[in-house]
Amino acid sequence: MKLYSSKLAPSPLKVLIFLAEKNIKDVEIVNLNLAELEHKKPEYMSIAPNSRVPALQLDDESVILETTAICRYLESIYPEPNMFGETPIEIALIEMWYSRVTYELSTPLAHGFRHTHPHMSKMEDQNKEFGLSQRNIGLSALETFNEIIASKEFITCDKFTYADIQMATNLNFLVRLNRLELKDYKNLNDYVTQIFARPSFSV
Ligand SMILES: N[C@@H](CCC(=O)N[C@@H](CS)C(=O)NCC(=O)O)C(=O)O
Repeated sequence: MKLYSSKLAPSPLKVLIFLAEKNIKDVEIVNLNLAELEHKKPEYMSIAPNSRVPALQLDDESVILETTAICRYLESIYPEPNMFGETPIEIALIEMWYSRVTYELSTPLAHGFRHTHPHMSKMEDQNKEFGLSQRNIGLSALETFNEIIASKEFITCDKFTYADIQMATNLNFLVRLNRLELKDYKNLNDYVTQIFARPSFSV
């Protein structure tokens, strides 16, 4: 298997963490330089027509795009340690927290960044009013999740799961990109710090 990745890009980082947590060794990592638009070249676009990383190419040449789809595939063939839940309630809770983190917290912060940050003006058809209102929703979500995570080590199921990979990695880059300080949200800061201390996060 080959994983098309890129250094410092948050989406492939989630797959690299997932591989490290499961100690999966039979994946060749191919790094693309996004700044040099290697992901827009025809060679790569014949593998990943959406010109995004990550992409997982299997030995039979079939390709899986999308971070979560790739991790779900890897979970099926390397079930241990389990990251998407074993019992019906665990599976539901991990999916629920993954979705809440994605749609309630990460999405408004991502829009807040993409639509207001000067660096994004060439890559995004910016709508500043939309961006500012999304940023405000993101700020309120940060307060909510700061309460939710108080005195919890993991976001759900009392164990490290895929929902923690989503939450910790997204907070780590989206808070900064919105020109905010994670340390202003003490519980989130403690949570992200202890999740990032896991050896798998030093990939
Ligand atoms: N929904 C996709 C998002 C992938 C994505 O946006 N990857 C970024 C890097 S983190 C990328 O390839 N960006 C290149 C571009 O937008 O041109 C996933 O979860 O895999």
